[in-house]
Amino acid sequence: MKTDLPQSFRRLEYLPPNYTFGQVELDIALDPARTIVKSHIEVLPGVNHEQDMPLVLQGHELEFVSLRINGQAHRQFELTPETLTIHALPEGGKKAFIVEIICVCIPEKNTSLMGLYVSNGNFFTQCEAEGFRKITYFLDRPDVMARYRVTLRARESECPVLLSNGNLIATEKLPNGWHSAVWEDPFPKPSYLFALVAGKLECIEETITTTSGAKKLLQIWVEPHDLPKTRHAMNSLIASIHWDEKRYGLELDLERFMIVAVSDFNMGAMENKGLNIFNTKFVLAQPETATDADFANIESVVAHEYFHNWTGNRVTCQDWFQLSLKEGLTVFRDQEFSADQMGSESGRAVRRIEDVRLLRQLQFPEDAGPMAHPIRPDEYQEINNFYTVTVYEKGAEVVRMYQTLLGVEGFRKGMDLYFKRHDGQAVTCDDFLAAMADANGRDLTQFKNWYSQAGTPRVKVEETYDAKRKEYQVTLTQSPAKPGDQLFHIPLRMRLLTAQNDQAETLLELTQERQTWTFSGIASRPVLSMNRNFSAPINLDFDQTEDDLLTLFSSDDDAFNRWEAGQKLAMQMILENRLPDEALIKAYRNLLTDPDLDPSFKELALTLPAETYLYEQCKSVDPQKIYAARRAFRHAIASELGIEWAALYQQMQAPGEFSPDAASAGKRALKNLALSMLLEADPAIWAPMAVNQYQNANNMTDRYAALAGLVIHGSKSANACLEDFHQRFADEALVVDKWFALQSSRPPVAHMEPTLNEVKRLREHPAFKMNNPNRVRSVIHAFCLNNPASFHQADGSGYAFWAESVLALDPINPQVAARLARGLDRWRHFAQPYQGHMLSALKQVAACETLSADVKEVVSKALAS
Ligand code: B3K
Ligand code: ZN
Repeated sequence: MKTDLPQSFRRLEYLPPNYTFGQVELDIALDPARTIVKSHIEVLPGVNHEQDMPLVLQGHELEFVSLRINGQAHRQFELTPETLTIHALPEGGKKAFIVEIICVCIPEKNTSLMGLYVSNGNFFTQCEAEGFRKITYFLDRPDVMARYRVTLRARESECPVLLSNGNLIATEKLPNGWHSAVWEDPFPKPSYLFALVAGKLECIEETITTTSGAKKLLQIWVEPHDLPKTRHAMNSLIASIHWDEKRYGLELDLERFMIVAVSDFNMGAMENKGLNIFNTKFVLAQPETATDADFANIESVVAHEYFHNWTGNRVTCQDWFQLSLKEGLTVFRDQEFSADQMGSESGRAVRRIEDVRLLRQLQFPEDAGPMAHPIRPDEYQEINNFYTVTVYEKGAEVVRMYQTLLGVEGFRKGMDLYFKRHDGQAVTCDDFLAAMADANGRDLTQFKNWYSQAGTPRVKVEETYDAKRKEYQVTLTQSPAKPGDQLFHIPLRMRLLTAQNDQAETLLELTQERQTWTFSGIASRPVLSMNRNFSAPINLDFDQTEDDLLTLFSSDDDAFNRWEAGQKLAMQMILENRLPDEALIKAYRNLLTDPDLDPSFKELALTLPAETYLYEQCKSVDPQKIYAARRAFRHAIASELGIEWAALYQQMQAPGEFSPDAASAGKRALKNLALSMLLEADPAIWAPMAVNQYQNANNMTDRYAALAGLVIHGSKSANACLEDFHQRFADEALVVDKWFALQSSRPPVAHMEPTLNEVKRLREHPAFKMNNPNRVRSVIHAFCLNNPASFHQADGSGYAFWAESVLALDPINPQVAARLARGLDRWRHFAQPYQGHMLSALKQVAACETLSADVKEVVSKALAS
């Protein structure tokens, strides 16, 4: 039996490096079966250096060949599976010396997709967080920033294109059909930002001029057949570059900026310096193959990775505990960019609602479960498990709160000071906070608690109105998630809605446990609109009457809170197993027929809270009861508003050429919600209209929505359309993913067999590949993580499938397996018999003796909860 306890890394145990690197030269001869990596590294004593300290380099799954120091073969070293420790350094290591190492790795055997690997015959790398050590022995930590010069060699017939970070310095033909390219990155960077790409790729390119007048070359590299699908990504890149100049005065600092698309990738994309590598899903789009959501996601991921060039690359993280320093900030930046791209205030609000919906559906549950951690975690076993919605999305909310407290201009001052102080450095979240505080002369000491405490704080709202004195009082009481935690500094935007419309929006800063604010001269009882635009990532405990909520839902001028009131009304009724009452139906009707409201807002307002968010409101979750109550509620909205839905379906048609702009996308979204509602009310009557839309659509949004409507509502026409869809798009990998995902996400339908049977058949489909993360996510993750009503079956069959899948995936790709393993995090939160079956499934996985550190951390924390 294996007895080794998992190793934990702790934030407070951080030590600066003993040695650091100056110039790094790499010479890489690419061969799928045996890639030879030669490194030539200038080593310098680090701040923590002491005489005769050994140099400990990380290396993983490498074949060691040789070591030289200052040109001489060196034999005083030790190798372990994870390290190369070099002793007897020249002059005890107190002056610069050169280390040269030769080692070998095997890209074609690399299924983890970390380090150097092969996808469709081409070479790619992924180094964040700790993948560089799979390419060569190195100080693989973000606080060691070095200058790189990289020579790539390969057979020209197999790899005509050779790319790495920075600028292309030279190319050369070599004997035996080989060739080489030399790349130099002028900016010091940590190893996690290293990248190389080699293979048969082609690019589209553009030259742009930045504010300072410099010319820049932009390229998007893809497999040749995908070239026609790159325009939208290029437009997004250009828009991002201009936005960062305008909003933050940040310019592109390299002569050339490249994006490369790869179909085997563990996540969305990676911000390697000057050579971003992307999952094809976030690059390739054409109206026929990509939905409006795909277009929007591409825009935001392209922006996100580009923005990292400053927030992440020029200023990077001291250690991985500081991950939110770059991720929270960069998510905030991409959210603001995407909101600005909408081109209107109401468009901005729509984006905000979508961002908050995601936060509450995914991050709130994480923050209440066994993997809960502060945005700056204190401990981890496997860093890859901490690229979480907490670090990213809650991290972005924390950054947004600075902006709320300091104003847009104050925030900008803080950003300017942050870059002035830290350009070229590896720093901490405290440094960011200090820049914000110092630039604005503000004491943000209490604000620090957002970085160190997990869980979603609750804020209780009590209000009184004294008609005689015309005085209104609101009292707020905060309770951090864990008893004993420190109090937070919480910015809450609020406004009193009065008949006279005479009260302006104000910002309350809740810093004590309980605070009261008094408003005088209030002529009649106002309705309180609190936490407007979701100014703080909290749960509000506020027993607002249904009448007040209806007032907010029909007339709050803060679009977020207007939407929120509707969600709250629906949520309360669903949880009480009620159907929408007459007043709510009337409010829905008014909203749907209001000519002044954006279609995209209407679509969001009529979309019910997700099941997983409803789970969060329950003490003990009965997933089938929640599903049934939510579905019945939906059915009632569908039938009671039948006339409106039918009318909207006609009104929202946008014949003519497809355009992915926000206004057209909003119309399509509302039209397709209308279609789905009509099918919900009566699939038999409306199926022909859906089939017609499916067949005649000139874009993927409409075609997919029609197909999804037919599948989800169990229409008899679904199978024929599914078959047609598969044949039409058999050569389009990303569309085939949609075809798989749709079938795996079908909720239970009365007359049909369980979705799990279908999922098991899909897993045997010739197009299913266990080593392609996108395909696995579209079948297995789609079912286990995105289809709660089908997954949570009282017989435990979903959980057994989960366990079997985690165990099958783990040896292939631990990161993809660990993400799936998170699916049973909240097992304790469920009622019986679900809980018992979940526990058995978790135990079954935990019993495997060869689990990766990734999966082991997730299941052991779940079991310990
Ligand atoms: N920084 C990368 C994520 C790397 C994940 C490593 N497991 C993408 C991003 O956040 O932009
Ligand atoms: Zn990022």
